[in-house]
Amino acid sequence: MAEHIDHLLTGEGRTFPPSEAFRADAVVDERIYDEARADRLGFWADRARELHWHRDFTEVLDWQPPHARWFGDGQLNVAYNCLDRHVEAGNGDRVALHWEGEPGDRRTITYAELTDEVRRLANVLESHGVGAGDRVAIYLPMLPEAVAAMLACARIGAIHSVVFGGFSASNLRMRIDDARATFVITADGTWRKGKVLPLKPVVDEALAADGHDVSGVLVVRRGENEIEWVEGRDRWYHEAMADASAEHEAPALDAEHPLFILYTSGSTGKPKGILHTSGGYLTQAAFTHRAVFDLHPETDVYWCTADVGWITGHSYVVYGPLANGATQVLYEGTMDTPGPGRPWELIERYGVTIFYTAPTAIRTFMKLGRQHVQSSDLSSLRVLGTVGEPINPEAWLWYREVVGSGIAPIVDTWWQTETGAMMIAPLPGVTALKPGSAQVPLPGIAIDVVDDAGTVVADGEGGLLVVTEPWPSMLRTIWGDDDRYRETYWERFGDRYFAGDGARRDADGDIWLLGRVDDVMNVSGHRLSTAEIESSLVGHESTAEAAVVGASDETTGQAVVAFVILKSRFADAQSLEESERTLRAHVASDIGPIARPRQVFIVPDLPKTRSGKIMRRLLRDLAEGRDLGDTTTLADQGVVEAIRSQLR
Ligand code: 6R9
Repeated sequence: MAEHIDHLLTGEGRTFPPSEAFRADAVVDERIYDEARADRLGFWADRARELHWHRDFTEVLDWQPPHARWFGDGQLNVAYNCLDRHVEAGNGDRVALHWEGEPGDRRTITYAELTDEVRRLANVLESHGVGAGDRVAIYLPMLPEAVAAMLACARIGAIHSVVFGGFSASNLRMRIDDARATFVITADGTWRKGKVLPLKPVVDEALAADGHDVSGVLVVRRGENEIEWVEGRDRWYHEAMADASAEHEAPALDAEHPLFILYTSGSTGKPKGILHTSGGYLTQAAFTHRAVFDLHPETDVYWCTADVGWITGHSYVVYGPLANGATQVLYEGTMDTPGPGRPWELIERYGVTIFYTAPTAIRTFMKLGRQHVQSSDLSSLRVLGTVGEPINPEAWLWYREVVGSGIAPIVDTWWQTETGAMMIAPLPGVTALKPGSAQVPLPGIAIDVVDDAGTVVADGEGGLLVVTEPWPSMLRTIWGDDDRYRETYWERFGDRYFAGDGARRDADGDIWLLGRVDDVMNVSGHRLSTAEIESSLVGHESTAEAAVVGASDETTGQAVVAFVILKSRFADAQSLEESERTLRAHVASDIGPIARPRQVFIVPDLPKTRSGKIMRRLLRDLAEGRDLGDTTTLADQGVVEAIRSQLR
């Protein structure tokens, strides 16, 4: 019994092979691994040719470490592949999006309708002087218009930079400036937790100070909240679209034409603009979406809960599913509005067969209780996926049992903004699943676990995850900072990509992800940088010094915990609670609510090594209430006691 529980908790020792029925109907079988192993580049070339190319390629990979070109002499149009192609194949009447707003309003949009919308929007953008290579910032919630905006950019070769709607004006401005965006697409507001969250005012605030290049702002009407209007700059989306022609021919663009920039947190304070290009990105997004979710586009209804502001929303709401002609659910609001049954009602209403979400959400559903899940009919579900952070085996087993009726396979998918698409994941018709492990590199992907010196470690030992061969959807550089690209990912292990994650392989060779090894936190599956939050805290007038750590949290995986030394005049004038409240709110408005610290501890001093480095491990131990272990490198042993007394 004890052994059984132990296995349940660690997930090791118990596997879930695919059922015979699932295997018989699966879109790929085990031969796909052999195919990729026999000829890796040929395998990817075949996947690429499942797309439509305006001009076929003759070159598969040109690898000049650390720069890769995939299908370099080919030409395609990403939006054509996601839209027109399906209409021309006779699938124009297939539903592309079952959209539902938070208040319960609904829209059904077919492939023909979405194609029409994107053609018009492409004309609108061009009429505003937006062309190939220009950068467009998209600050939109989960509306069909967000999908259309991304695809309209892709269609004309403009590079989109989607900024998550929860980010603050200063964060939006930083992204607009870094990319030198010339155009912004936003909405007046969006429904969130039963209220309208204004968005356009955030754009106005971001653009208030001069020094940017934005000449036009297109505004989708959604919240109907009151907004200000800048004549000559702002234009309503619906008005522009009513005047636009629905004729637009998708131009042939180079395979390496930039598709989008997406900012992500790194280990310094400044977010990195990850650049993805067209042909390789779409190839891997489409292939992995089809193979890992066992997608049957004629019959499946797919729902990925990620916001388009994150990479998961790019690859697995927009590009992968639409390239595959999938029918999907798009939902505007939060999962607990108006009540905790919302996601399950959506699954029942639309007959969702494939559901993709984050471990954090699963743990929240678990805490709310299975009764909310079981009051809806979820028998349509046949594949479940997770992404964003390691999933603990208890949550995995609950997900399968309660959501998946004890039969749906769960695919735990490891990948990053930088990898563009999934890299490690089981194939549901092939792999015997192991709760808690992402298990196997996908066909055509080469992964190792190495020690600090770059030597492959023995199975069972922890190490660092590296990708040993270039892959089609890999980032091409960091926008405007190729040196940082080299330093961050390639300096450490030569021409092997350093992912920043710890990992180990078990005795079967399955890969277990162990979390970040750098100063990046993972809160509810969102990447946050300790340095970025520290610099926000230090930017507040009351702060003298700040240190931030990610402390483990039952629901969100990690939580932001800050230790702050106040300037003495503030320390004397305010209560601790007041200071804590002010600083939490400051971070939320400076970066965005997702960065708001769970706790701010006002402390008299910070533990430092003799060389002056903040000992984060020690702060993490304190935040998690653990024994402190080795503190001998600490410069001042009294500091810890002083902090500890503050925590009580
Ligand atoms: C897609 C996405 C990437 C980081 C990554 C890792 C963590 C993502 C995971 C996982 C364990 C999984 N991560 N998927 N850890 N198991 N299945 O989340 O991209 O926001 O860039 O985050 O998330 O630490 O390095 P991104």
